[in-house]
Amino acid sequence: MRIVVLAGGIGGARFLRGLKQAAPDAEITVIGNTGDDIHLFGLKVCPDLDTVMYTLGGGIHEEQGWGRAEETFTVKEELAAYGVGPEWFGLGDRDFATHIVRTQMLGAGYPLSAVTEALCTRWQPGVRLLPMTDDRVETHVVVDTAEGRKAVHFQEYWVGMRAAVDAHAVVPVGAEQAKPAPGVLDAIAQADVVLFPPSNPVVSVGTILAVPGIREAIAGAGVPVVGLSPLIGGAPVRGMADKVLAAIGVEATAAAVAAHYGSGLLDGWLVDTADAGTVPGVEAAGIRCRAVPLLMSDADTTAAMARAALTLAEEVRP
Ligand code: FO1
Repeated sequence: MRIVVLAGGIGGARFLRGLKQAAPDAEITVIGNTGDDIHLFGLKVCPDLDTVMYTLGGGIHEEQGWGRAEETFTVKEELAAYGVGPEWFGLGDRDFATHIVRTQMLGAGYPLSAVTEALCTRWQPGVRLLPMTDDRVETHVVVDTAEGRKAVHFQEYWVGMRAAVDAHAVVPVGAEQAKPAPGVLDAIAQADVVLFPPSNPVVSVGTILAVPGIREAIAGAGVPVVGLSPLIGGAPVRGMADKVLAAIGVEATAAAVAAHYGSGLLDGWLVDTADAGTVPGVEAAGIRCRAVPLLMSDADTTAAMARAALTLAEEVRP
Protein backbone atom coordinates (compact mmCIF):
# COMPACT_ATOMS: atom_id res chain seq x y z
CA MET A 1 0.00 0.00 0.00
CA ARG A 2 1.31 3.48 -0.90
CA ILE A 3 0.55 6.11 1.74
CA VAL A 4 1.26 9.86 1.42
CA VAL A 5 1.37 11.89 4.63
CA LEU A 6 1.52 15.71 4.82
CA ALA A 7 3.59 16.32 7.95
CA GLY A 8 4.67 19.27 10.02
CA GLY A 9 6.75 18.91 13.14
CA ILE A 10 6.25 17.10 16.41
CA GLY A 11 2.66 15.85 15.99
CA GLY A 12 3.23 14.67 12.45
CA ALA A 13 6.49 12.92 13.32
CA ARG A 14 5.00 11.09 16.30
CA PHE A 15 2.02 10.00 14.19
CA LEU A 16 4.38 8.66 11.52
CA ARG A 17 6.09 6.44 14.11
CA GLY A 18 2.66 4.90 14.86
CA LEU A 19 1.82 4.59 11.16
CA LYS A 20 5.03 2.65 10.50
CA GLN A 21 4.08 0.29 13.36
CA ALA A 22 0.49 -0.07 12.07
CA ALA A 23 1.45 -0.58 8.43
CA PRO A 24 4.97 -2.05 8.39
CA ASP A 25 4.73 -3.11 4.73
CA ALA A 26 3.37 0.19 3.46
CA GLU A 27 5.44 2.49 1.25
CA ILE A 28 5.16 5.82 3.08
CA THR A 29 6.02 9.12 1.42
CA VAL A 30 6.10 12.15 3.70
CA ILE A 31 5.59 15.60 2.19
CA GLY A 32 7.29 17.78 4.78
CA ASN A 33 6.52 21.40 5.63
CA THR A 34 9.38 23.80 4.95
CA GLY A 35 7.61 27.04 5.87
CA ASP A 36 9.20 26.86 9.35
CA ASP A 37 12.67 26.97 7.80
CA ILE A 38 14.94 29.70 9.12
CA HIS A 39 18.39 31.00 8.20
CA LEU A 40 20.57 31.38 11.29
CA PHE A 41 24.33 31.99 11.58
CA GLY A 42 24.56 31.59 7.82
CA LEU A 43 22.96 28.13 7.99
CA LYS A 44 19.62 26.85 6.71
CA VAL A 45 17.64 25.15 9.45
CA CYS A 46 14.64 22.96 8.47
CA PRO A 47 12.85 22.21 11.76
CA ASP A 48 9.96 20.12 10.43
CA LEU A 49 12.09 18.02 8.06
CA ASP A 50 14.64 17.43 10.84
CA THR A 51 11.95 16.54 13.40
CA VAL A 52 10.58 13.83 11.08
CA MET A 53 14.10 12.60 10.20
CA TYR A 54 15.34 12.50 13.81
CA THR A 55 12.09 11.05 15.23
CA LEU A 56 11.89 8.19 12.70
CA GLY A 57 15.69 7.79 12.64
CA GLY A 58 15.97 7.41 16.40
CA GLY A 59 17.91 10.61 17.12
CA ILE A 60 15.17 12.86 18.46
CA HIS A 61 15.12 14.45 21.91
CA GLU A 62 11.95 12.57 22.94
CA GLU A 63 10.51 14.93 25.57
CA GLN A 64 11.09 18.05 23.44
CA GLY A 65 10.00 16.46 20.19
CA TRP A 66 12.63 18.53 18.35
CA GLY A 67 16.42 18.64 18.28
CA ARG A 68 18.78 15.81 19.10
CA ALA A 69 19.02 13.53 22.11
CA GLU A 70 22.24 13.76 24.20
CA GLU A 71 22.71 17.31 22.98
CA THR A 72 25.28 19.88 24.14
CA PHE A 73 25.26 23.62 23.44
CA THR A 74 28.91 24.67 23.39
CA VAL A 75 28.70 26.36 19.98
CA LYS A 76 25.55 28.21 21.06
CA GLU A 77 27.34 29.42 24.21
CA GLU A 78 30.35 30.54 22.22
CA LEU A 79 28.15 32.43 19.75
CA ALA A 80 26.45 34.16 22.69
CA ALA A 81 29.89 35.07 24.10
CA TYR A 82 30.50 36.95 20.84
CA GLY A 83 27.11 38.62 21.27
CA VAL A 84 25.86 36.81 18.17
CA GLY A 85 22.17 35.95 18.45
CA PRO A 86 19.44 35.04 18.43
CA GLU A 87 19.68 33.26 21.74
CA TRP A 88 16.00 32.24 21.78
CA PHE A 89 16.46 29.43 19.24
CA GLY A 90 18.23 26.47 20.87
CA LEU A 91 20.56 24.97 18.27
CA GLY A 92 22.66 22.17 19.76
CA ASP A 93 26.13 21.02 18.69
CA ARG A 94 24.91 17.78 17.10
CA ASP A 95 22.09 19.64 15.34
CA PHE A 96 24.56 22.18 13.95
CA ALA A 97 26.23 19.39 11.95
CA THR A 98 22.97 18.74 10.10
CA HIS A 99 22.62 22.42 9.20
CA ILE A 100 26.28 22.67 8.14
CA VAL A 101 25.98 19.66 5.81
CA ARG A 102 22.66 20.95 4.45
CA THR A 103 23.99 24.47 3.83
CA GLN A 104 27.18 23.10 2.26
CA MET A 105 25.18 20.93 -0.18
CA LEU A 106 22.74 23.76 -1.00
CA GLY A 107 25.77 25.98 -1.66
CA ALA A 108 27.14 23.35 -4.04
CA GLY A 109 23.88 23.59 -6.01
CA TYR A 110 21.96 20.58 -4.74
CA PRO A 111 18.21 21.21 -4.32
CA LEU A 112 16.68 20.78 -0.86
CA SER A 113 15.04 17.51 -1.96
CA ALA A 114 18.45 16.01 -2.84
CA VAL A 115 19.95 17.33 0.39
CA THR A 116 17.12 15.81 2.43
CA GLU A 117 17.60 12.46 0.68
CA ALA A 118 21.33 12.60 1.48
CA LEU A 119 20.74 13.39 5.16
CA CYS A 120 18.18 10.56 5.36
CA THR A 121 20.80 8.12 4.07
CA ARG A 122 22.38 8.42 7.50
CA TRP A 123 19.15 8.38 9.49
CA GLN A 124 17.19 5.72 7.53
CA PRO A 125 13.76 7.04 8.69
CA GLY A 126 11.98 4.20 6.87
CA VAL A 127 9.89 6.65 4.83
CA ARG A 128 10.63 8.76 1.77
CA LEU A 129 10.90 12.32 3.10
CA LEU A 130 10.26 15.01 0.48
CA PRO A 131 10.23 18.74 1.18
CA MET A 132 6.97 20.27 -0.09
CA THR A 133 9.08 22.42 -2.43
CA ASP A 134 12.73 23.10 -3.25
CA ASP A 135 11.89 26.80 -3.45
CA ARG A 136 12.18 29.18 -0.52
CA VAL A 137 8.94 29.53 1.46
CA GLU A 138 9.00 31.16 4.90
CA THR A 139 5.95 31.54 7.12
CA HIS A 140 5.67 34.98 8.66
CA VAL A 141 3.19 36.03 11.33
CA VAL A 142 1.71 39.54 11.62
CA VAL A 143 1.72 40.77 15.24
CA ASP A 144 1.44 44.03 17.13
CA THR A 145 4.71 45.11 18.76
CA ALA A 146 5.93 48.21 20.54
CA GLU A 147 7.01 49.45 17.10
CA GLY A 148 3.54 48.81 15.72
CA ARG A 149 2.09 46.03 13.57
CA LYS A 150 4.71 43.99 11.69
CA ALA A 151 5.45 40.58 10.22
CA VAL A 152 7.93 38.42 12.09
CA HIS A 153 9.40 35.05 11.09
CA PHE A 154 7.30 32.14 12.33
CA GLN A 155 10.10 30.93 14.63
CA GLU A 156 10.42 34.34 16.21
CA TYR A 157 6.67 34.28 16.89
CA TRP A 158 6.52 30.61 17.95
CA VAL A 159 9.76 30.34 19.96
CA GLY A 160 10.94 33.88 20.50
CA MET A 161 7.57 35.24 21.59
CA ARG A 162 6.08 31.89 22.69
CA ALA A 163 3.05 32.90 20.63
CA ALA A 164 2.13 35.10 23.59
CA VAL A 165 0.65 37.84 21.38
CA ASP A 166 -2.26 37.54 18.99
CA ALA A 167 -1.45 36.61 15.42
CA HIS A 168 -3.35 38.86 13.02
CA ALA A 169 -2.30 36.99 9.87
CA VAL A 170 -0.14 34.03 8.88
CA VAL A 171 1.62 34.44 5.53
CA PRO A 172 3.60 31.68 3.78
CA VAL A 173 5.97 34.09 2.02
CA GLY A 174 6.98 32.77 -1.41
CA ALA A 175 4.34 30.03 -1.57
CA GLU A 176 2.63 31.43 -4.68
CA GLN A 177 5.87 31.21 -6.66
CA ALA A 178 6.85 27.80 -5.26
CA LYS A 179 6.67 24.56 -7.23
CA PRO A 180 6.08 21.12 -5.67
CA ALA A 181 9.42 19.39 -5.13
CA PRO A 182 10.37 16.57 -7.52
CA GLY A 183 8.40 13.46 -6.66
CA VAL A 184 5.65 15.21 -4.71
CA LEU A 185 2.94 15.21 -7.39
CA ASP A 186 3.91 11.70 -8.55
CA ALA A 187 3.67 10.38 -4.99
CA ILE A 188 0.17 11.87 -4.66
CA ALA A 189 -0.89 10.50 -8.07
CA GLN A 190 0.31 7.00 -7.14
CA ALA A 191 -0.98 7.02 -3.57
CA ASP A 192 -3.59 4.56 -2.34
CA VAL A 193 -4.43 6.88 0.56
CA VAL A 194 -3.45 10.39 1.69
CA LEU A 195 -3.32 11.22 5.41
CA PHE A 196 -3.33 14.56 7.24
CA PRO A 197 -1.72 13.73 10.62
CA PRO A 198 -2.40 15.77 13.79
CA SER A 199 -0.06 18.55 12.62
CA ASN A 200 -0.85 22.23 12.81
CA PRO A 201 -3.60 22.81 10.22
CA VAL A 202 -2.45 26.37 9.52
CA VAL A 203 1.35 26.54 9.62
CA SER A 204 2.09 22.90 8.77
CA VAL A 205 -0.59 21.17 6.65
CA GLY A 206 -1.94 24.55 5.53
CA THR A 207 1.47 25.69 4.32
CA ILE A 208 2.00 22.49 2.33
CA LEU A 209 -1.44 22.95 0.72
CA ALA A 210 -0.47 26.54 -0.16
CA VAL A 211 2.15 25.31 -2.66
CA PRO A 212 0.30 25.61 -6.00
CA GLY A 213 -0.66 22.22 -7.37
CA ILE A 214 -0.54 20.21 -4.15
CA ARG A 215 -4.10 20.83 -2.93
CA GLU A 216 -5.45 20.27 -6.44
CA ALA A 217 -3.47 17.04 -6.82
CA ILE A 218 -4.80 15.67 -3.53
CA ALA A 219 -8.39 16.74 -4.20
CA GLY A 220 -8.23 15.24 -7.68
CA ALA A 221 -6.34 12.02 -6.86
CA GLY A 222 -9.56 10.00 -6.53
CA VAL A 223 -8.23 8.23 -3.42
CA PRO A 224 -9.35 8.52 0.19
CA VAL A 225 -8.03 11.54 2.08
CA VAL A 226 -8.31 11.07 5.86
CA GLY A 227 -7.26 13.51 8.57
CA LEU A 228 -6.79 13.29 12.33
CA SER A 229 -7.75 16.22 14.52
CA PRO A 230 -4.82 18.01 16.23
CA LEU A 231 -7.34 19.44 18.70
CA ILE A 232 -8.96 17.54 21.53
CA GLY A 233 -11.79 19.09 23.52
CA GLY A 234 -11.32 22.46 21.85
CA ALA A 235 -7.63 22.79 22.60
CA PRO A 236 -4.45 21.78 20.80
CA VAL A 237 -2.80 18.72 22.31
CA ARG A 238 0.55 20.47 22.11
CA GLY A 239 1.85 23.67 20.58
CA MET A 240 -0.35 26.64 20.07
CA ALA A 241 -2.45 25.80 17.03
CA ASP A 242 -5.34 27.75 18.52
CA LYS A 243 -3.32 30.97 18.20
CA VAL A 244 -2.82 30.62 14.44
CA LEU A 245 -6.31 29.20 13.87
CA ALA A 246 -7.68 32.42 15.38
CA ALA A 247 -5.57 34.38 12.88
CA ILE A 248 -7.47 32.76 10.01
CA GLY A 249 -10.83 32.97 11.77
CA VAL A 250 -11.19 29.24 12.44
CA GLU A 251 -12.52 28.09 15.81
CA ALA A 252 -10.14 25.81 17.73
CA THR A 253 -12.40 22.74 17.52
CA ALA A 254 -12.06 19.40 15.75
CA ALA A 255 -15.21 20.09 13.72
CA ALA A 256 -14.09 23.58 12.68
CA VAL A 257 -10.74 22.26 11.42
CA ALA A 258 -12.52 19.57 9.37
CA ALA A 259 -14.78 22.24 7.85
CA HIS A 260 -11.70 24.38 7.21
CA TYR A 261 -10.07 21.61 5.16
CA GLY A 262 -13.46 21.07 3.54
CA SER A 263 -15.31 18.12 2.06
CA GLY A 264 -13.71 18.90 -1.30
CA LEU A 265 -10.43 17.74 0.19
CA LEU A 266 -11.27 15.51 3.15
CA ASP A 267 -13.20 12.25 2.83
CA GLY A 268 -12.77 11.18 6.45
CA TRP A 269 -11.91 12.81 9.77
CA LEU A 270 -10.98 11.26 13.12
CA VAL A 271 -11.89 13.15 16.27
CA ASP A 272 -11.04 12.18 19.84
CA THR A 273 -13.66 10.36 21.91
CA ALA A 274 -13.95 13.59 23.94
CA ASP A 275 -15.37 15.19 20.80
CA ALA A 276 -17.73 12.36 19.88
CA GLY A 277 -20.58 14.89 20.03
CA THR A 278 -19.21 16.62 16.95
CA VAL A 279 -19.39 13.53 14.73
CA PRO A 280 -22.91 14.20 13.35
CA GLY A 281 -21.98 17.79 12.48
CA VAL A 282 -18.86 16.74 10.59
CA GLU A 283 -20.80 14.04 8.74
CA ALA A 284 -23.48 16.61 7.86
CA ALA A 285 -20.68 18.58 6.19
CA GLY A 286 -20.08 15.61 3.91
CA ILE A 287 -17.03 14.21 5.72
CA ARG A 288 -17.24 10.70 7.21
CA CYS A 289 -16.28 10.99 10.88
CA ARG A 290 -15.31 8.60 13.65
CA ALA A 291 -14.39 9.24 17.31
CA VAL A 292 -11.34 7.30 18.55
CA PRO A 293 -8.67 8.02 21.20
CA LEU A 294 -6.32 10.57 19.61
CA LEU A 295 -3.89 11.29 22.45
CA MET A 296 -0.53 9.93 21.22
CA SER A 297 0.46 8.88 24.72
CA ASP A 298 2.46 5.85 23.60
CA ALA A 299 3.45 3.88 20.50
CA ASP A 300 0.55 1.40 20.67
CA THR A 301 -2.08 4.16 21.02
CA THR A 302 -0.54 6.00 18.09
CA ALA A 303 -0.49 2.81 16.01
CA ALA A 304 -4.16 2.27 16.87
CA MET A 305 -4.94 5.82 15.64
CA ALA A 306 -3.11 5.10 12.41
CA ARG A 307 -5.01 1.83 11.96
CA ALA A 308 -8.30 3.68 12.58
CA ALA A 309 -7.36 6.20 9.89
CA LEU A 310 -6.54 3.44 7.39
CA THR A 311 -9.79 1.63 8.25
CA LEU A 312 -11.78 4.83 7.73
CA ALA A 313 -9.99 5.30 4.40
CA GLU A 314 -11.24 1.90 3.23
CA GLU A 315 -14.77 2.79 4.36
CA VAL A 316 -14.78 5.96 2.25
CA ARG A 317 -12.83 4.59 -0.72
CA PRO A 318 -14.75 5.65 -3.85
N1 FO1 B 1 11.24 24.99 19.72
C1 FO1 B 1 11.27 25.71 20.89
O1 FO1 B 1 10.23 25.86 21.53
N2 FO1 B 1 12.43 26.25 21.36
C2 FO1 B 1 13.60 26.13 20.70
O2 FO1 B 1 14.63 26.64 21.15
C3 FO1 B 1 13.62 25.37 19.48
C4 FO1 B 1 14.79 25.15 18.77
C5 FO1 B 1 14.78 24.32 17.64
C6 FO1 B 1 15.95 24.01 16.97
C7 FO1 B 1 15.93 23.16 15.86
C8 FO1 B 1 14.72 22.64 15.42
O3 FO1 B 1 14.70 21.79 14.36
C9 FO1 B 1 13.51 22.93 16.08
C10 FO1 B 1 13.54 23.78 17.19
N3 FO1 B 1 12.37 24.09 17.89
C11 FO1 B 1 12.39 24.82 19.03
C12 FO1 B 1 11.07 23.57 17.46
C13 FO1 B 1 10.49 24.34 16.27
O4 FO1 B 1 10.26 25.66 16.56
C14 FO1 B 1 9.20 23.62 15.90
O5 FO1 B 1 9.49 22.26 15.87
C15 FO1 B 1 8.66 23.82 14.52
O6 FO1 B 1 9.18 24.85 13.85
C16 FO1 B 1 7.15 23.87 14.67
O7 FO1 B 1 6.66 22.61 14.41
